[in-house]
Amino acid sequence: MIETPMDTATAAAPLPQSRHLATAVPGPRSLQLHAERAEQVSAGFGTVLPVFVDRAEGGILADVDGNRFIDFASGIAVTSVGASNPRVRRRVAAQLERFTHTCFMVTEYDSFTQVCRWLNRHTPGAFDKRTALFSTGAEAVENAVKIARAATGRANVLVFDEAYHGRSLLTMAMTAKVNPYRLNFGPLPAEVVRAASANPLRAPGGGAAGADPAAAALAAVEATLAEHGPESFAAMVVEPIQGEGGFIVPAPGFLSGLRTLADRHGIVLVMDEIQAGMGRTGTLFASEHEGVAGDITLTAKALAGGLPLSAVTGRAELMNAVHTGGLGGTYAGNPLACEAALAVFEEFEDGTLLANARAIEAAAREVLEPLVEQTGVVAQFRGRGAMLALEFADPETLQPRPDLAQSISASCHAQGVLTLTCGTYGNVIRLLPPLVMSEELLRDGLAVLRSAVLDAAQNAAPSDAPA
Ligand code: PLZ
Repeated sequence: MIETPMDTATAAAPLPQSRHLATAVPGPRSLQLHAERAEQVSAGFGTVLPVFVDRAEGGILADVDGNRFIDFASGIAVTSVGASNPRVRRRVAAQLERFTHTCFMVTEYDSFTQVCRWLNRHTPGAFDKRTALFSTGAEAVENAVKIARAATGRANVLVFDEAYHGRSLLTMAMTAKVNPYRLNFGPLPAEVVRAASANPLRAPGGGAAGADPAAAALAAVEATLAEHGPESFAAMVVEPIQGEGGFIVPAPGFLSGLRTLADRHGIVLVMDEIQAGMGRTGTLFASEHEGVAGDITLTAKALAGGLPLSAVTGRAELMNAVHTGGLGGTYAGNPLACEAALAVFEEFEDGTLLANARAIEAAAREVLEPLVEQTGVVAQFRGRGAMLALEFADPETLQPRPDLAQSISASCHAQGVLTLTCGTYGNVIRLLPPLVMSEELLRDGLAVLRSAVLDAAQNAAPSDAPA
């Protein structure tokens, strides 16, 4: 009998949920595949850890050399329900049997509507909403700007220091960090204006005890709006917790202050929940922690358990201000991705995953927060739920230590723990475990990270710091 892919998928034994090193990292097979890749793939793509994945499940990535890594990345906050979640697989497999694609602009299918219905109901804001589906996060951001422009008749877009919104031409301009995202790729649109953000550690007014970084940043935002004329702004786009910029939780009061400014000046507030949303922080949406609702909320990444899907959800009057035919895309709201999203929504129904996110925070805080006092190289442990980070810097001068973030991350990789870095200075190690990771696996990974930090701190005289 010829084995169909379905048969192999269902017959596969569960992947053991434990860390295991069969070879050095990367192993010989990965090294060989990586060499072949270099002959075929554009050099424009970087790689965090050059191992080739064979299977992934729960909290584990298994590579082609038989190594099993604890997954503290979730494919950058995507596989929150696990990389081969049974509900996602069942729904997608059933859809695969029916049809793969029609293009929603040509003929319709109901799963698209059902995904929109769930988002309209569950995104923050008690107002009548509509949703538009796309494929990538950058597309969602771009379409939010198009919608805000159509609704307001204005052009400018306000974004913030340390923001990340994507790699397409407009969203690259909205992203703060030049290298690697914007370098050599200009010119950039002049309608993107950047304002101060409220980084509790580093913004003006931050760090020092008793200062109010939210008030300082909001005053700077008002000055920026005044400079350009507040009536020139269609939208302000903000991440409720900044992701690529360093897992920065804005100082309390900053998001609600932006809400007030947006209302005062008739500017559409766009909440970019692409990385922080869909349960990652212990609530369905990160903006809920501050009790602030955007006029438009953006989701992607964890929305569809690994299939490409993104969404723009917002006030009905904004979403319907666009002329018919003005929004779309060949793959927008692909039926396989919509079924995957419906499976993800089912996974969130009983509240277990949100509770898991909060339990992940509690365990990580217990293991990692003492490092701030103990080591003298960790300036801050921060984040919410399962979106957590350590910033490496001199606690007094805040001189960033990207060298430590890199070497500690490399040590974790060599020991079978996949960590990612981020931050404007590249000096932050971030944790994004799948919300289904067992406590045992989580604690094993945290212990590896903790001892790597302690080792690095012992060997790191402050004089090693880059001048
Ligand atoms: N908005 C807040 O975090 C994507 C980028 C990885 P796309 N973040 C991961 C990389 O280096 O390309 C992101 C985000 C926020 C928008 C995006 C863009 O989402 O699906 O990558 O387009």
